[in-house]
Amino acid sequence: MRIVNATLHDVELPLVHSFETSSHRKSSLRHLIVELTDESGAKGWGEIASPAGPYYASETTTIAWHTATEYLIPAVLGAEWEHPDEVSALYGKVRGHWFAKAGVEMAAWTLYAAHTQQPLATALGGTRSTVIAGVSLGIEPSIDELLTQVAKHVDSGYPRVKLKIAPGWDVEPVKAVRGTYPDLDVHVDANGAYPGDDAAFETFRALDPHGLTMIEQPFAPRNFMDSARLQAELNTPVCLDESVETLDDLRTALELKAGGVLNIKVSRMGGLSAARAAHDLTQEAGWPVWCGGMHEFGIGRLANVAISSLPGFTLPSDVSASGKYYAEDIIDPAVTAEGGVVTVPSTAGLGAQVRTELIAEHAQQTQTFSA
Ligand code: OSB
Ligand code: MG
Repeated sequence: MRIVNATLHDVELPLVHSFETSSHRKSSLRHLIVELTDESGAKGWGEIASPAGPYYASETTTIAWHTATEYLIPAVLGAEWEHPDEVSALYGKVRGHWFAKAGVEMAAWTLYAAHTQQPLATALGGTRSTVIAGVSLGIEPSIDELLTQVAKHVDSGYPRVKLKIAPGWDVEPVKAVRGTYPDLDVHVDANGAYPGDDAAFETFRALDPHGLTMIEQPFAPRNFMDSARLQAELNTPVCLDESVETLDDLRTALELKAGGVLNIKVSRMGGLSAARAAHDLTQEAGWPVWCGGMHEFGIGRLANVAISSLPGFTLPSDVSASGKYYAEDIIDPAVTAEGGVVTVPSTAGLGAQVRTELIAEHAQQTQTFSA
């Protein structure tokens, strides 16, 4: 296959409910949409879901624009390839920049799926026709407002709720949610906000008896040592997110027993091929996995749904309905989650129409390249 045209769209969409994590609060998101066209006219779509600021990872939207326009798109434009597993090698000399790489590679995967007339999930080796969605809830101004958010999502059928925590907002919100929902699948995500000190260990010991499904990324990215120390002490599984950007990071985590669960994010790992390889490695090691999200617009969301259809994704994924975040999504139909169940599209390619008029309406800048 040969990509003859590429367009990068910088798109900002308002959030229906502002979202706060341990680092900051946001009310709209800017993601970069990658559009690739091959010689036959088939199209592929990808999404660079990097946050605007360098808080989750060092990449920002502006940096991703630079990386994609200067390095990644020029590397894939005009190159010959047979399968999307080969695409990352085209820009193999570029270090890091996983979000930008993921968006370009995702577009190559959806192009390949469209060109070969198969659903993206099938092309990836997916085996499920539906995936279970969980929701991720941000830090709220009060416990009451958090309980309102939990009630809203539990009532609409989501079987799992993840709560963002940070020092000062941890044991109390967990106790409140657990008190109201004794049997709910609840987990917490610290986004690396705790130092590996005695006070943090004390906090996690206090969380341990509350039956959480996991404690996600308690310590800074790649603090595998404290994570392993914590996992050895707790009954609750430790889940890694920010710590695992590469398969080498994953091998280190598995070897050190720095957790027991992996959050696989297509964006954080640089694309679908790497995400699938991480799935295979964790399967061998016996760690369950789930697919994490970055508040994706519909394109990245459908890629998450597709990867979640692989057999090792046995825990609910962050693939909630488009409507949790966006009043209008850039795909048609938007992703829905009836009773927390998302149907894996069975049509060829991405699995939905891309609403190019909505992209154009919300685009801050657009750049086109030809081979
Ligand atoms: O740590 O999982 C995270 C969003 C932005 C940055 C980091 C994270 C998240 C989420 C989003 O939790 C979950 C979703 O997309 O539904
Ligand atoms: Mg996380």
